[in-house]
Amino acid sequence: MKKKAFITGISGQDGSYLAEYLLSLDYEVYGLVRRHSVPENQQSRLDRIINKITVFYGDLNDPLSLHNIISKLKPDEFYNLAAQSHVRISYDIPKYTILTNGCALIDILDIIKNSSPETKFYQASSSEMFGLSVDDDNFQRESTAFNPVSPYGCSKVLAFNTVRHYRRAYKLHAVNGILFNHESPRRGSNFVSSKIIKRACEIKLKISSELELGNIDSYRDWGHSKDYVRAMHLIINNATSDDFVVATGETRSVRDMCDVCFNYLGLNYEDYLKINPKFLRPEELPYLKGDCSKLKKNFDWKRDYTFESMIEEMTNHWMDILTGKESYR
Ligand code: G4F
Repeated sequence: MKKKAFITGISGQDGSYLAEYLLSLDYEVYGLVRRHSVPENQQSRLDRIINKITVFYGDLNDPLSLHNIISKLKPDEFYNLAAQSHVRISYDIPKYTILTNGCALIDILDIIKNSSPETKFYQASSSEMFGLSVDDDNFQRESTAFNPVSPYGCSKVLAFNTVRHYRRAYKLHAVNGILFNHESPRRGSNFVSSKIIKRACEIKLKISSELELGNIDSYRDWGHSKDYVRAMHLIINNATSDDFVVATGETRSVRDMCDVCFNYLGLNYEDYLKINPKFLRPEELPYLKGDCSKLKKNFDWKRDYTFESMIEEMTNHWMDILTGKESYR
């Protein structure tokens, strides 16, 4: 019999890649989508697979909708990828962020405990939880203390600890993947990677003349979403419930990202960049570099993309979109 996987956030960057990956492994794939006034916007990342998956309307803040689905479906694997995922916006809507990303976990795990306790549960935890904490060797890893700097980071710490509590108290198979930043052509254009790359392409095509950013001297460990969804599947299927960092082990600044992208297009970012304080955050997370040796020790996982090849793929994608060529990656 085919395994059943249920994905909240299936219409997002990670959810859509994970759905494709699980279909390739012969899973039955189900997902949760929120009602949106323009459904085309919401499901565009699922266009290619929409006839092979089943989507339900629901919301993490509406436990009744989740209870109705989970008690009937009883999935083998539940991936909780839905979230208010934008860190800067979390300062504007802190309570909503904490309710959706943090408090909702209590309802979800309780529904699984009471109506489908054999379901394996994966939580999309985040390197944003580390905040200002860095180990002496300049890495963050599973043992690094959490010291979040945003409502988003606080919400993810709440969810992370709730998962650990439910697995100890009620013996659920519940795991955390602590993912560092990950991008792709499907990344929303208000995250810095897509924002830089889309604008660089517009400048190349003479549609725009400048790029406005906030803090360009913050460092992130940037991987590719497609590589990271393979890790999610390994982590949830580990024999024991455990938590794993997923990262590249390399760190680059926002400035480096501008440099690589503009160079690829034969441009110099310094000719177009303006700093706009509007994009600064009340408290910034200055530095992330993940150590994923535990993941590599336990599983045969390695990434296919480098920082450069990911930026090239994203740049080619945005060039295709802006010049009217079909592009679906
Ligand atoms: O692309 P970002 O908005 O991603 P951020 O805040 O690191 O969060 C992402 O990674 C987390 C994992 O650590 C995820 F949990 C989270 O859901 C999300 O996927 O910003 C990256 C960096 C920041 O330092 C930000 O201050 O870019 C800097 N930045 C500079 N100018 C900007 C801008 N970020 C955005 N979004 N827009 C700017 O204009």
